[in-house]
Amino acid sequence: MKIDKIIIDHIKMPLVHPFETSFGKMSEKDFLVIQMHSGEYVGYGESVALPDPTYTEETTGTISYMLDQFLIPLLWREAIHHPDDVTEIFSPIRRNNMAKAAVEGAVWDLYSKQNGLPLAKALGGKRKTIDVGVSIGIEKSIDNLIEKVEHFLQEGYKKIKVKIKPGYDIEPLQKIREKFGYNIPLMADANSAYTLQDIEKLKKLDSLKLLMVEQPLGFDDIVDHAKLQKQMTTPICLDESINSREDARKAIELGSCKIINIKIGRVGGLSEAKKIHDLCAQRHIPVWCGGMLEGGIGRAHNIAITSLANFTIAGDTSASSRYWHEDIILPEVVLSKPGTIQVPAAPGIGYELNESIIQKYRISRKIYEN
Ligand code: OSB
Ligand code: MG
Repeated sequence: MKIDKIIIDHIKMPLVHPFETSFGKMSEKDFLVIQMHSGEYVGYGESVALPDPTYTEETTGTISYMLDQFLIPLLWREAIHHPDDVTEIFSPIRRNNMAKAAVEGAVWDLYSKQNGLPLAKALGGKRKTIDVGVSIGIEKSIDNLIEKVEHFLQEGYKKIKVKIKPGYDIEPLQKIREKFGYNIPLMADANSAYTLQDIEKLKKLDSLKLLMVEQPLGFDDIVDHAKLQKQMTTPICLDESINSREDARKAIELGSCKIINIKIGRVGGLSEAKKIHDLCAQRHIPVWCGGMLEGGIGRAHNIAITSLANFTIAGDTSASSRYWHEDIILPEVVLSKPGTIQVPAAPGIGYELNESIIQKYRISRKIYEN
């Protein structure tokens, strides 16, 4: 693959509703849209970091810097025959996984288009449709939360994830159970808001029969999570702690989790995401695809990876309208049936860029030529 040109647009879009987690509140998202040109083909990538280094250490700004100073120059220097080569080419650079993934995702899209394959198929995915869930932020009141849960259940979402933090945990979840019963697929995400000192509180979650509790303890911890898992029946799912296949292997061997949330950006790209998927399949650990409030390109990559066989739990990839007034792709991501998204059958990500939306929300553009 000979890459001729890379165009990077920095865009900023308002969210339909503010999104609050234990680490902060967002009402807009800025991110990079990558267009990678090779002859007549264009591959698309998107940076998924948040504007602030609160979920991981990366931000849109650090990604822009890493691409400009290190990753794009490395890409020009080395030959790429397959997208997996990109992981290898970037391996001298420590971490900066979301920066790497933004470029690698564009290479995967380009490669799929050049070979006339849907990205899902190029990755080895077999599903034609995927089941999806929704992530609900910390709400102003429990009544607001209940209203949102009701709305998303009506849309057919197959997993309801509720953000929790100390002081907003057992009670909101209990109220959801009282109102909607124990049959709705409910889980909680703490985004590292607790420590082992909260163990008695965390053990109380067991009575709520949650599908899982996501990342209750330290963002980089696997030891304390293993201690906690031994004392809880609710499965622990790791998000922040898993940044590579090696992290996943160690967490599984220690017993730190029973489920893994795979985010393409957090693990450095689709190739690594696939490796984690394969490892988890061998070890009987179910996986699901997490979200980063992505624009349409990131959403499309999530849909493609979720088509792999061991993505057996509904992920966080909701429809475009969940976060955006208008998305950057055409068509937008929609639910084809309640709680279900169709995996595109066209080559590559299977969505086109909506140039007018990119222009409308663009802050700046950079062009790199090989
Ligand atoms: O922890 O999964 C998380 C959003 C931003 C950063 C971290 C997380 C999230 C979400 C939202 O939960 C998932 C989504 O709907 O995109
Ligand atoms: Mg999470």
